[in-house]
Amino acid sequence: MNGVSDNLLNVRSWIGALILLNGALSAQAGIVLAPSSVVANNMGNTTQLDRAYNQVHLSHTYTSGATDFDAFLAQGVTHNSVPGSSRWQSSNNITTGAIDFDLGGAYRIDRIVMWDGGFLNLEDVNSLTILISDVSNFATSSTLGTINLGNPGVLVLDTARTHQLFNLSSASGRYVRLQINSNQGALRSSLAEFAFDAVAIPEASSFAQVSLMMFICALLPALRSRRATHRDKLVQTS
Ligand SMILES: [Ca+2]
Repeated sequence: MNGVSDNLLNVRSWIGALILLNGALSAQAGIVLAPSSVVANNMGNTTQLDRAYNQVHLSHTYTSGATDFDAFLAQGVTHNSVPGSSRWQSSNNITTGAIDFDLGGAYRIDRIVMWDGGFLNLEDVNSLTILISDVSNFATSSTLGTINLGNPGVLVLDTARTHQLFNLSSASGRYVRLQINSNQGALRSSLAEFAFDAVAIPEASSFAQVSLMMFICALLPALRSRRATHRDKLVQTS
C-alpha cells in the first residue's frame, strides 16, 4: 500500500476517533448541577434567589458538578417546603418574568428536577420555559422545553415534598434562563428547589480547534507524500 493510502487511512482513523469521542461525551451519565450565579432577574426578590437551589432544605445533599444525578434521586430526596427560608419569592405583584443563571461552564442539559412549595402553593410556578445560551445576554439561544408543574390542589404544610422530573431537549450552553409564564394564582411567584441533570462539555471553540489541529496533523503527511510523488514524476519526465 502506498504512502498516500496509508495517510488517508490515518485521516479516517482520526475522524473515527473524533466521532467516538463525541459519542462518548453524549453517552456520559449526568451529574447534578446547580447554577453558580445569577446573571439577571426581572422579577425582583422578596426572599433571596439562591434559596431555590441552595439545598438547605433538601433531605439529601449533592455536590454540584460531581454527584451522579440518577443515584442522587434514587435516594428518595424530599424538600421541606414549610419554612419561608426554603424558597425564593418574587417581588409582590410580579408573577411572571425571566431569571438568567450562569452555570459556571458549558454543559449539556438533559433534565430538570423540581420540588414545589406545597405550602402556600398558590405562589408556586406553574408554566416554565427553559432556554440555554452560550452568551449571557441570550442574543442567541435554544429552547430546552416548556414544563408544567401542575397545581398541588390543596394548601398544605409539606415537610417532605417529593420531586417532579422533566425531560428537556438536551441542548448545550453556559447560561440558562428560567422564563416563568404563570403561577398558581397568588400575587407573587415562588420556586422551592431545582437542579439540572447535566454533562460537562468542552467549550465548542476549543473542541473545534483541537479537531481541526488533529485533522491537519493527520492530513499533512498525506499532502507531503502526494507532493513528493508529484516531484518524482517531474524528475522522471525532465
Ligand atoms: Ca430550597
